[in-house]
Amino acid sequence: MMNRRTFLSTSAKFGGLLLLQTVGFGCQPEKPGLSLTLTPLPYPVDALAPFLSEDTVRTHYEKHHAAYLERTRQLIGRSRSGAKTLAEVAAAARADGDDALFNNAAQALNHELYWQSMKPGGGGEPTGELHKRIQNGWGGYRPFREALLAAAREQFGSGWVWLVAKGGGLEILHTDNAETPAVEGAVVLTALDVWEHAYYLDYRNRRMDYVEAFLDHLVNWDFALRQLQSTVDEPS
Ligand code: MN3
Repeated sequence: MMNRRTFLSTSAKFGGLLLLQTVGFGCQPEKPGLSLTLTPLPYPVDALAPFLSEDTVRTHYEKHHAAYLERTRQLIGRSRSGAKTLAEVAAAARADGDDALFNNAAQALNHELYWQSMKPGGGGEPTGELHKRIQNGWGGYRPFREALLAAAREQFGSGWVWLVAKGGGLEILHTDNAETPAVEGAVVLTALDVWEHAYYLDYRNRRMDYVEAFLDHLVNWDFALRQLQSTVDEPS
């Protein structure tokens, strides 16, 4: 580990080049470590067709998702938190009672999770630890799928359906608007956007057709397994 003294003596060897760094040393940017750039989609914009059209994905990503992030960027200046992630920004905004910043930061985070929760050629029954936990929790994939469909059906108005890791098991949740278990520290395995903008161009009012297509053809269980593995790998 390099302290200030060794840093300065190292700098001296490199003369003027590192002078700039020496001047900047100890100065903190306004929001250190916080990146508010739009994460690239993990697949081409037309890769989820025909289950989600290029038009739907492009509009959702380039307009809705990008706007949440841009609004977060605009609002973050008024937050005094040292938040380094979108989850921390949203949690701090909630603690401050800043609903606008919470909503936009949480939605930016939710959409990052949503894009990762799908892949071309996804869907169907998961394997490995996920399969085991589904067996333990629901007795099989069919009742598990029914429980996810029920959560989507129960969600009145805009919101999200979630699969999260809980204890040694799994939990299905649904939340309103921007509300998200990711801000409460839950490990999200799957995020399913059930706002109308997620499906209306392709499915009109048929939300459940979209949800079934998500589960049967799009959901990325590899991502869910990786997320689950991150909870197992954590030292206890
Ligand atoms: Mn959305």
